[in-house]
Amino acid sequence: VSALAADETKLRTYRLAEMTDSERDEIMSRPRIDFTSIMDIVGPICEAVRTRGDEAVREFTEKFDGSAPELVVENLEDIPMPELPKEVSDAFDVAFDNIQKFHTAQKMTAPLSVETMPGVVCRRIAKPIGAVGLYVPGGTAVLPSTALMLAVPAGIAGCGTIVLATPPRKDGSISPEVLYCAKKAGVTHLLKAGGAQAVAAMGYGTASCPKVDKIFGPGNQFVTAAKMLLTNSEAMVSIDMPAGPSEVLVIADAEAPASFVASDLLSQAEHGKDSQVVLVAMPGVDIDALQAEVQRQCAELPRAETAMAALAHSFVVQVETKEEACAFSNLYAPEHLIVNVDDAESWLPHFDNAGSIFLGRWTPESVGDYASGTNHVLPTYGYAKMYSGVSLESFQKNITVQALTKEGLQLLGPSVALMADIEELTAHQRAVTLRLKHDQ
Ligand code: HSO
Ligand code: ZN
Repeated sequence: VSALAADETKLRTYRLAEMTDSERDEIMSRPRIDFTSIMDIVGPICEAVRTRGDEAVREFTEKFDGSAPELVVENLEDIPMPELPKEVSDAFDVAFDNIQKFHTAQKMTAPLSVETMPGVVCRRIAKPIGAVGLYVPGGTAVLPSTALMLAVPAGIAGCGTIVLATPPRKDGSISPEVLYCAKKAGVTHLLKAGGAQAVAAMGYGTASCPKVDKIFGPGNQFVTAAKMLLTNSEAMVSIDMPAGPSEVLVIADAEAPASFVASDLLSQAEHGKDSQVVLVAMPGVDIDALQAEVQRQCAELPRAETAMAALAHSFVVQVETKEEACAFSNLYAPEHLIVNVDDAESWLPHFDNAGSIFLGRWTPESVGDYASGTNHVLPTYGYAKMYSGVSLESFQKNITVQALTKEGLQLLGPSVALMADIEELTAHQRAVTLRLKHDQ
């Protein structure tokens, strides 16, 4: 794209103090996604894969991706480590190491153990989810970084079967960077398919694809719909979190360089036409200068078309105080929150809802997207109010354990027996009282 006209990238601007609550809620609401028509497409695809397995996966891959590989699933062991230019593998190695460090540190050092009463010990122990499926998008942008974000914690958790699904490229091959990351992180199976058919293959299992217990990862609307459909079906599979378009909220003060702010907004906008970017501007921010910088930088992007479409439903909101800025951000609950202000650390305690926070002027979202060590699979669409991003824990479940001594049961038993009596569950009561009477 050569030069862009100002109105092609211009962000709508509001003043928070002049808005009613309902006007504010209106600008904050994400675009509604209507899944009914998508489900009409995805439902039959999932059903075909459930009943016809690999053959159906191959047919859909041919139809949607152009060509279908002979083997739908390959063991990662059988694939040689791809040769990447040294600076490329070095960069992925840096990311791998940092992600590995941060996610390894999430292991609870000592398993939880509490003696709630004398002789009554309760424990909680984490175990890996046996089989997991990781979806790595292909399509308009191949994202090897997502392979790292999912496969590294799966490997640390110790999941025995790790299936990575990604659509083959036009020539049927798989991105060598994705393969490099998958092999390094210990992925066991490569499913060369994308879309709903890949999700269904992992959720139901096929002759060549192991059935998984939980499916992770971002994807287009078909992938999202298939994850929703399967998790509510008899497939016995769970998913990482609900998904929506990617988003960033940047809080900038008067000293924040316009070039930094514009590049951060655009880095989210270039992800997809449905991305949303929000700037919360503190007093003194030169909005006109910022708009000019967005316009200038956007024109230089190979993905300018995509970014422009995202900018069209994005906005700036001008606030008067730090409290207003934080309150707005908490209501919006952004997937990514960039805090480009003086003394950013002092703002941190005020944020209650965000997927991941990028604190200070030297912390662009890009670092977390690739290599700081945090995970980039994060709750979007306002779900940061109640969901966390992917972490080590996402690949584990916890088993609780209780063990009582005879003395422990003597102490606790009477309360339990009485409560069982109130609930009129006599067998429950007896399981306690007959032990208390037992002489051994
Ligand atoms: N910002 C994206 C992650 C990503 N960025 C991958 C670049 N590559 C969603 O959090
Ligand atoms: Zn990104």
